[in-house]
Amino acid sequence: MLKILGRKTSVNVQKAMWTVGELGLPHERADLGGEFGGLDTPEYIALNPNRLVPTLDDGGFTLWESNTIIRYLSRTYGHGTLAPADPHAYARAEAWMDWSLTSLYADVILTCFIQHVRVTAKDRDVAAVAAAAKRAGEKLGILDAQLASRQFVMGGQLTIADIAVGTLMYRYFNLPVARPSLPNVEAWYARLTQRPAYQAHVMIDFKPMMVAGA
Ligand SMILES: N[C@@H](CCC(=O)N[C@@H](CS)C(=O)NCC(=O)O)C(=O)O
Repeated sequence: MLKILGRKTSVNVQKAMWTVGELGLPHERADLGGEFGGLDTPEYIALNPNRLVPTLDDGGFTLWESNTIIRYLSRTYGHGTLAPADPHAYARAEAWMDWSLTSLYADVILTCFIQHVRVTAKDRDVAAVAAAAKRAGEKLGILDAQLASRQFVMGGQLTIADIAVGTLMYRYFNLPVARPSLPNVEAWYARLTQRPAYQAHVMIDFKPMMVAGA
């Protein structure tokens, strides 16, 4: 049975779980990381020397890095659906995946999210949050243009490109940060929120994760 190791509140675990959910794969998930700990044991370090979640175990084949996990799952179990069959389309989906890491992740997750959830209001670096939200909004303008003529990032159906970028969007749209008008991104996000697998694995309220005074 396919296993995902990692707490369901981790955005990177959510990416893997959303993929598993879209593919309808039988699976188990084990709570590790965060308040559950378990990342510093020799057994876990042997699977994931980064001591981070998620880790995938597919019948003894183990893998770390969430984008790599969703690439593997989609190519193995979702060829022609989550993984575009055309090599050019697949490469372009990968570009959006890498773009999500290089252009959005640091600003949306490491700054906007962490500053609102892990830092008290008193200690929050408001200027850093504002700058990060501004950069993220500008970058999302690129996605807004891509989505002007498409239902999903690559076209008419959901792919790993939507999963890599879309997982970050629940936090982006639910944090109290300034956002520019992004009509196509907003419509796409609204479509994602209608998907049962997105609801189950990504739309997880993060208020319980907030430190006292956040
Ligand atoms: N690049 C890695 C990042 C993984 C990562 O930063 N995971 C965080 C949770 S989102 C983590 O394991 N934090 C420690 C913890 O949860 O205890 C990936 O995409 O898988």
